[in-house]
Amino acid sequence: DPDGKYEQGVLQVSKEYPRPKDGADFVYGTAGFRMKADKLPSVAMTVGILAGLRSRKLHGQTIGVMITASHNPAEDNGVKIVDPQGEMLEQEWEKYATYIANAKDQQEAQNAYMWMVKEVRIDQKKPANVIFARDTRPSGEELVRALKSGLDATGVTSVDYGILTTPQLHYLVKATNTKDTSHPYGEVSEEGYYNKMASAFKTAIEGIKPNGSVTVDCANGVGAPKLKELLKHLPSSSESGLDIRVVNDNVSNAEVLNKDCGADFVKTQQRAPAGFDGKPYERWASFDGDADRIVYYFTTEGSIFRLLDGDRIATLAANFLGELVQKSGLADKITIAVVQTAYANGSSTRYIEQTLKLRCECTSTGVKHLHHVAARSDIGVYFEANGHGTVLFSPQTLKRIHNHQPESPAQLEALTTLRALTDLINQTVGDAISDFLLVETILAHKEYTVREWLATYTDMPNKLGKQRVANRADFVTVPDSAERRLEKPAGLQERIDEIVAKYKDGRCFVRASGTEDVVRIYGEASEVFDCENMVREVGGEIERRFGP
Ligand code: G16
Repeated sequence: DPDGKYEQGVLQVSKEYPRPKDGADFVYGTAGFRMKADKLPSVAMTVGILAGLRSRKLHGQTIGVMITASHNPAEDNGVKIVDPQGEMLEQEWEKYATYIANAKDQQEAQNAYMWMVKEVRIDQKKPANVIFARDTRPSGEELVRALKSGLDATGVTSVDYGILTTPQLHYLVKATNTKDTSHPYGEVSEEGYYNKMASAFKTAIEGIKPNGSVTVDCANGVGAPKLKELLKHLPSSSESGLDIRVVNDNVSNAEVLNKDCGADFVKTQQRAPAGFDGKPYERWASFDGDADRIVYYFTTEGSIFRLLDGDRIATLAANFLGELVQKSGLADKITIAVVQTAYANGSSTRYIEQTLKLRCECTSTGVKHLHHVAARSDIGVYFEANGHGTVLFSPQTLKRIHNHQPESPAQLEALTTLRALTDLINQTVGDAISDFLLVETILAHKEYTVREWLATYTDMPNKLGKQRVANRADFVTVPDSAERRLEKPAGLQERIDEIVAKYKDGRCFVRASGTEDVVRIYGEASEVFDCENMVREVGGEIERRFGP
């Protein structure tokens, strides 16, 4: 920036988008910045500046910015940064994002910018490229303007992709950066995304018959129009045998977004969404507000609700991939591991280790943690219990799968499906649309209805509660405990241990949410009644001592 043009730009644009005076500090958390939308314009503007710096640092590779608050209510919004291979922003940079977002006035913003240029050693003559998109929240429009002004002020070339699901933006970032390489990820367009998904799905189900019908609740969010768009690229129900119905698709009325529906509602309330009209054993799925999570469920006779959550998808996928690897003749060359968080049901972990005999690791909440660990395996299946997850194939594994010479027609058949899955699975991030097609493929191959799927193991009764507190930052987990134990407030963990010890096979942990102003309380025990009591007791203790 020889003429100090960008520094001047930062000064100007920070005047235009001043940081709210009353605001608490902004923190780049589990899923970027997230809060009430009206507090966010200055943050979105600084994210534009930061994304440009990140791109310059990486020699002009394209960086993504997504404007969404995913599962949160319609009045919230958020903004997060996507790194060049479609992964979450490198952790080291989260603190820079936080730093620049908290500049108190235009002078501080300019100083923060200049400090960063020096600190991270950025050559301002390098090109900068950013692509961005938003979900269906009305506040997204204004936040896009704010973001764009941060980009423009610092000479960043940008492309606005309009309204997309979060995983579609991740796809586009990776597709853009791999376009001219030996391994392009896919065509650089929304259309390219559907083409890749649809053609992989067709190959994956070739010669087999999917099972009946499935209904998808799209949380009245962006997943609805995008899933409908995808359907246009899939074989019709009469051709494929799979009838896909889309419900909760009202994106014109912002108030209904995630309201009594969607993956987060279904998972945390353990009940069917608004508009549910499923007959016993009919297969249903729910996306969340930006379509990066999916859970399945059904009811039995007598309307008993049965959930098939992220743990179920992880075990189903790990099991099926294991079978394909074996049938392809690759068993001695490729190993599979599963990555979960502390929210994973204890039964799922036991099933993975004892029945599937696979390695299972536990990390902190947040896709960035799981993704990182999963990337160390040949095939890493990672899912949060809330339905956020995907499967990663290491570059070497992809090469093996691609180059393997099958020795029989049966091996060829398995290998063809396995190859199709490497394209069907969005390997950049958890993707409800891609995961949906993956599950449908597996159920069809295994000739599973929801009954057989559920029967693979029995969940421990569990409950996910939340409690408002005066200051959730007071709740700090023990490092390396994957959030299973609290270090602060002093003495609370001991009290939780006392409560848990009263219940058979009880397990309970407490952690501060990174996306809502609450602490979360997860518990499981042998008996439903015990589990409810235990979580209630822990919640009561927290409310009494640390309540607002
Ligand atoms: C985000 C994160 C997920 C996380 C969830 C809840 O999901 O991407 O990894 O599990 O928030 O996080 P917390 O318990 O910290 O509030 P989403 O779908 O809202 O982006």
